[in-house]
Amino acid sequence: MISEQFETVIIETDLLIVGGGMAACGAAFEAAHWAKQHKLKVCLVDKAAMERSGAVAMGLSAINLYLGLKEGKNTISDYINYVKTDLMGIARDDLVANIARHVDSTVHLFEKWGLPIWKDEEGKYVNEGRWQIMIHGESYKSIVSEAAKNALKELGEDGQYFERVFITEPIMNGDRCVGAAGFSVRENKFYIFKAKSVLDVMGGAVHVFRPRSVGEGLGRSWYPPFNSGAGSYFTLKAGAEMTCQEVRFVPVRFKDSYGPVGAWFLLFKAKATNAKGEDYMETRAAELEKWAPYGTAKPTPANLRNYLMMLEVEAGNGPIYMRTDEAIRELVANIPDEKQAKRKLKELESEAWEDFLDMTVSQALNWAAHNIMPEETPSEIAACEPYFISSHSGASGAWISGPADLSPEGYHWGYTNMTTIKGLFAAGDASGASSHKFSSGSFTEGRIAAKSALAFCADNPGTVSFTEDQIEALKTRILQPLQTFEEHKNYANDEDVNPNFIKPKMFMFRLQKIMDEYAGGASVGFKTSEKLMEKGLEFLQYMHEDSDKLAAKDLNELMRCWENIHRLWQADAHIRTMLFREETRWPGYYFRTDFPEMKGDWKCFANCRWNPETTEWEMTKREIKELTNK
Ligand code: SFD
Ligand code: AMP
Repeated sequence: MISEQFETVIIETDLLIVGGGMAACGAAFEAAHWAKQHKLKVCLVDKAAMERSGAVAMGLSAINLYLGLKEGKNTISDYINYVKTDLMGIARDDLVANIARHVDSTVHLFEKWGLPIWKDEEGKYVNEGRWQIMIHGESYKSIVSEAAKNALKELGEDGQYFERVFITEPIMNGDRCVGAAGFSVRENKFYIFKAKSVLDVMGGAVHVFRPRSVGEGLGRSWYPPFNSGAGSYFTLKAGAEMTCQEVRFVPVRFKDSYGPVGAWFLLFKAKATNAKGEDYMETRAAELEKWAPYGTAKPTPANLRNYLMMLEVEAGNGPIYMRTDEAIRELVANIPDEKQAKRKLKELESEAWEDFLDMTVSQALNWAAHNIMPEETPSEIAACEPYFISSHSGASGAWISGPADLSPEGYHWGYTNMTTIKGLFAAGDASGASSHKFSSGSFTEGRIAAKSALAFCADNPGTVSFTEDQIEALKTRILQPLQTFEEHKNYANDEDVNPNFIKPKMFMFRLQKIMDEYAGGASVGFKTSEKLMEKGLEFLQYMHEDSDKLAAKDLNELMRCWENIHRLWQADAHIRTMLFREETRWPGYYFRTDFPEMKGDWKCFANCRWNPETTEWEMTKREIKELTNK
């Protein structure tokens, strides 16, 4: 038996942080402070190396959430309005407010730790847009993770972190989450983490849908392909209620290399046009009225900006261009002095390149490879494949408890950021309905959640236990793909074609094809309907059955097998919730051809839960409520 070749390592802790990204780093940093006071243990587990793991791996060129509360720049209620409007009325005010009131202090910490933030002549942060500030952020994740690791190290034996350990499953004791199981992706070690509380910060999900980049370009995506749905799988599998599983995010990005557009729209004030040079945000403005009050608000919600662009593409008016050349020309046009104008031009050119070199290096390579000089040549932009991420302009994640002082009735059940499962907390991309938290807000939410999860540990000091049988069953099941491969590998001489098993890559392709064609992917113009989704769900059921036959030839493929099981569960929750919501609320993200309009009675959350006892899915509507203390 393969499992006999794996050592079982059992780690006991009080707080277990699963994930090593922005929210996890915030959690570790904050937890270290409170753990010291209460003499509690903290342990963090990341599938990768924290220095460059998660969405900020490559770095970023802006911090997209900074309110400037002390400077009097914005108020918390301004931010709530912005977020809620951008999400077409669907957001948890209490969660958004809780992050917003603490986020500025997080940004100040980043600066203290050495993150270079752009400053103007008066020493003030340079804003990209109203909420976004510019950074020289190539080393953003290294800086933040170093602070998190140092904080854990200060706890001595009570602070631990594991890298390159992939978490597959939550471990339950009745209705309480008491740990997690996983394996090393480098050595034959099977891990069991026992904990009094568990914080799920394993990010969002990429490659659930067939990506635009296929073949030679496979692996290129806007969000990191290594965020593969563990965040939502973990809470779903524990039986937690989930929210906004239908609210995918379809970002518009520079075509093929996925360079973000924010700096161009907000900092450089560029326009996007169709091939004829028409600004579709102006020529198609009338369409926005159909989606009032959100469509007529400013700024136009992200999904509607997408939608107007998609209408252009459908009308055959592509390619769509970001007019980088015109924007740069405009920015130097009013400088009368020729020398100064030249200097400014050079400055803008270098800012344009740095934007991508800081966070999406391949976009800079793409420009170089295609002889594109942004000051001379416009660049194509396009709507990407859908992503599951609640920290940007999507909203999917766990339904969590809000803070006692702000949350209306029904939104608060004890510990802030706890899911509906006892002892299981979520933050960042793993918690839902609090969009636009971005890197700084995710770190902040991690801090909030860790503090609360440690309070749970202090209030529940009894040791948690589970049986040897439970551990052995998990070990056998988690390592099964290695066993399956070993048993059947000699049947055929091509590993990818074997009637006894399916390799993870093929499994992923199959999932992506189903999602693309039946659940409104890029190749069908993001459109779907009841009949299509029912068919898609039928196919997903076969995939669940086939997942027992996944096979892995090594540890890396074992990780790939589990990543794709995680993606499959995310896919399932997504289709079911789109099907449940009988309206179109986010055209530009997805469009239901059978219910093409937004409806008043659907101004609510669409929540779902996989019930571990019955193995059935339960769908619920939840009311949108405002803050108790404004
Ligand atoms: O330009 C397991 N983001 C931006 N945020 C900003 O503030 N400014 C920007 O400029 C942003 N832009 C941007 C952004 C992201 C990307 C990829 C690009 C551009 C190209 C968004 C933020 O990055 C994002 O909001 C936060 O990072 C979210 O934080 P968090 O913690 O929820 O997710 P994470 O950082 O990706 O971390 C996930 C961690 O989980 C680990 N993990 N560990 C163990 N077992 C498993 N099974 C696991 N599965 C995953 C990961 O390794 C990682 O450590 S712009 O587009 O707007
Ligand atoms: P992006 O690069 O698209 O991820 O955007 C970065 C930030 O800028 C996010 O906060 C977006 O919501 C915001 N943003 C991007 N484009 C626009 C736009 N055209 N109008 C208003 N906000 C935008």
